[in-house]
Amino acid sequence: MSDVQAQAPSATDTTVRRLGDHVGQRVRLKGWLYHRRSKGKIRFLLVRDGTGLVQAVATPRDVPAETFALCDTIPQEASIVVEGTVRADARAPGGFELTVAAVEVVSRPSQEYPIAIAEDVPNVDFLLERRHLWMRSRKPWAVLRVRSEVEHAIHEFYHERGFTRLDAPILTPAACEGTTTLFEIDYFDEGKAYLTQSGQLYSEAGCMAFGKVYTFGPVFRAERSKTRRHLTEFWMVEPEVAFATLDDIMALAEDFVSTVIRRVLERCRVELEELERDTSKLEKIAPPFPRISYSEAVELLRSKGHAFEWGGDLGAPDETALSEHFDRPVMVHRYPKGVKAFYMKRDPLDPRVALCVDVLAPEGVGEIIGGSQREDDLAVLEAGIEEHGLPRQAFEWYLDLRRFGSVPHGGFGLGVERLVAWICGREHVRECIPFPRMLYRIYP
Ligand code: NSS
Repeated sequence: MSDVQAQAPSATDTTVRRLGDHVGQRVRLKGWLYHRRSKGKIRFLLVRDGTGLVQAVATPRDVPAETFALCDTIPQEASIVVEGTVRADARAPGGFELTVAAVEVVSRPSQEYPIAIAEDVPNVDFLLERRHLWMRSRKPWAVLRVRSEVEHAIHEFYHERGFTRLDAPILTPAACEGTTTLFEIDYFDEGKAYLTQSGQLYSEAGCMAFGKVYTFGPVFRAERSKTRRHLTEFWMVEPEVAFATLDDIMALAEDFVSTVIRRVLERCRVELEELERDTSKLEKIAPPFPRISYSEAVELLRSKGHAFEWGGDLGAPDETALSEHFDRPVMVHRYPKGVKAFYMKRDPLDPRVALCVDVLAPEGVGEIIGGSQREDDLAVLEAGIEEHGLPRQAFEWYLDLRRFGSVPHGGFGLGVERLVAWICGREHVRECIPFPRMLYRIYP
């Protein structure tokens, strides 16, 4: 402790991410011990500070004997303050090393840290049970850093294009995406309320007030399925645009996905390297994305040996097969009306299909976006609500949007975890949200 205080005036506080600004200078890093090893008369401390990892090297030449001895006793995940001189070293991960001058232990773990360094991948249940600690490990850390940058880029994208952010409610009186995945709660004297499945109905109200809006927030689906693509709580960004047609929505979707990916590639080099992601595949992502109709998709699937009947929804294996066929996201439009939500507009040129689009990401990722042009005719929408067995009364406000200045409009929803999983090359969405909620997981 005295060590650090005695030297304090000469060192600059910085972070691992900014070490490049301080080559040859004395700096102070505040963080945790990630790993430690020794070789002869050298002690290597791998220090993480939240912005990255750096190797700090201590030798008897550079530090007092007691500091050198201390280096041998610091346990994994002890919080520490390290002072030293920054050295550029092309072989070092990140390109820099620290020659240690002083070390202070802020807090020693009271027991052995439960997650071993090599345990980033195996036994996912063990790790998910300790998610609060696991997110300190290199790969989970990198994924969540990418997620943060994805969210930042999403907000930038819409603000740069004149969208107004509109926060949709989480407690809602009715279903948006079918009644089978509703989380129900008792709402005082008002009866049943539901956790929102999508902000869309509210973003539709918003686009009539502000022209272009987007919602961004958590949504909830009581999914009983255990798949690598489903969470019960996930984050969705939903743009909605007045006077927009299906073609406008598809153009927005490809611009959106490409821009976010480009920015993440620029800003998350270190993280994607940590994840050993082959970024050449992401660098190819640029408009235009191929567009095929559902009917063309069915033909393509049949040609690949899938026994697929026109009229059904695409299942996960179908999506995977389609997405593997293209090297950029493919936009599948005009699904059969029967498999889609009540609010989608029927195609005036083919009443069997809806003016909707799903965007399927490549590398077998599958659907990341679902969207549509909305039904803007009052009578048709009223019939749709009845057909889907939805409680008319809960939708009166929504029908008002068609009574007062109805216009063609549309939008889509992108699942943030699925986009992050694709960018990071992760198999499962559960690794792409800080604290995943799934059929069998609500802890921690
Ligand atoms: O059900 S969607 O396809 N569409 C909607 O909710 C529309 N109301 C969006 C809109 O037009 N404003 O969901 C959209 C996306 C979908 O493509 C996935 O990327 C993601 O939301 N999604 C999920 N992610 C994780 N877990 C689950 N369960 C999940 N369900 C959908």
